[in-house]
Amino acid sequence: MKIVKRSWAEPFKIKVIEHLKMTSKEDRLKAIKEAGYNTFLLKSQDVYIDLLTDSGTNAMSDYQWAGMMLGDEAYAGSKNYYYLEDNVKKYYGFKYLVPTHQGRGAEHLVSQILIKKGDYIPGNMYFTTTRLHQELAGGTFVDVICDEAHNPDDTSPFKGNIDLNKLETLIKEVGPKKIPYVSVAGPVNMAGGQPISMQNIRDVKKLCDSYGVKIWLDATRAVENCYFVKMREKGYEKKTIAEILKEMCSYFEGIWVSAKKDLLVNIGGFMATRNKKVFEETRNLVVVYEGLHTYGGLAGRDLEAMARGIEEMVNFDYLHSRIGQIEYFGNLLLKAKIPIVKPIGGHAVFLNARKFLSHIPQDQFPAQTLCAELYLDSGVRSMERGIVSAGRDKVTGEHKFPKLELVRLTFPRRVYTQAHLDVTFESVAEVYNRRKKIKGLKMIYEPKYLRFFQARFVPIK
Ligand code: PM9
Repeated sequence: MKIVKRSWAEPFKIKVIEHLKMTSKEDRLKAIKEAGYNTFLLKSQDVYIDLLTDSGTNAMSDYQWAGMMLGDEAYAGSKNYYYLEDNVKKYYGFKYLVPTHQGRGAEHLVSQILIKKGDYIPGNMYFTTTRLHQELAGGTFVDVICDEAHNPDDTSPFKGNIDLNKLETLIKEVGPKKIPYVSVAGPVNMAGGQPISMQNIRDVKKLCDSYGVKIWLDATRAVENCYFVKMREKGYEKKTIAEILKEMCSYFEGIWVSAKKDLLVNIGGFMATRNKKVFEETRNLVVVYEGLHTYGGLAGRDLEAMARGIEEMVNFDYLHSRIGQIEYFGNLLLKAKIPIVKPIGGHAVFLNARKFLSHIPQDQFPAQTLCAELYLDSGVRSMERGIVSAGRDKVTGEHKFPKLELVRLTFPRRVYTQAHLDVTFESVAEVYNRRKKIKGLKMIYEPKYLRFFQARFVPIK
């Protein structure tokens, strides 16, 4: 047999396994009813394949676990902090580091320090916790992402790009003094894990420099963005992920990071900057909310696992297998003509619930409904990324009606096998085949903040 194309496989093997519980349809019906048809409220014991999130759900390596035993649990000045500081400097290129318990801890501190009441924060599509912290600090988030990002069928390679016209129009309209920083994410989670190009980052930096506006990066999944830059952007084919990461960060005054993603750990976050004044203010504020500036709410062992995770996350073969796994799954769906966001993203495949359940109006929560149906079918857990996640308009109090009404099937790093993906695909296909019979949901409980986490629903009869 002539082999035309050689396959990739994971550059690791399995040493420890965790048993999964298999459930019956009756078990799942009981569980989802008790969870108010919200997959966030399911007990993980009732889930078979958990694709809710890639956040903190990663499998650590033996190298990271070994590092956990070297945790220096001193209150102040733990050696693990200094190792992390070295690696943040070496790989991200920032001199100053403040650890936090997770990403939103860093978002909180950065927002409180940089934003004043009445400010505007332009960004390439909102992220739920990021926007909430920017708004709690008195700012208003303004979406300046390119139009392509709002169209699930557009196949542009860098749908995370900022529209420079939209950005400049805002700067002229409100004045640069009202813009503390541009909030750049790479890749863009809510757009389907779509990357931003290096060229666009350079253009944004140049434009912002001309107005004296700073740019900050949500570097939560930065290495996944770097992978796409290497694979899709001219001039980067031969660069290593570490080189691309260093260049990407070099354009920003600072970053905030949820270490629960790229860094291959279960908990952690940080902010890092080259601005000494911002660093000093953050180092002071962190002691109010998180803990001393050398641990930021984390144990020494967590800092060690993060430092070691940084060394592993820049490995090309690892990233190739991670993103290759998502591509494999997305291609199964594309072949079956099931509507998903294109191109296939970096951390997840997003089902286009607006098309999938086209008979359900958006205020009957098609994406939320689809998450519940998938769980009912097979015990696969996914996450709503549509009208429930978008929340309410802070002026009118009405639902925001986002163009994207999506279900995210998110892949924890180094956790599931190709067979798990096949089983998941079959479940999505099964629900797709009977989609016309599915009815929407009614929201019966809505919490004030980040409602998608705890809202409750009942099926519409
Ligand atoms: N992301 C996710 O599942 C976990 C929470 S769901 C709202 O995608 C970005 C780009 C994220 C992110 C979390 C955070 C916050 C910041 N930026 O969850 O607080 O994707 O560590 O990070 C989630 P923490």
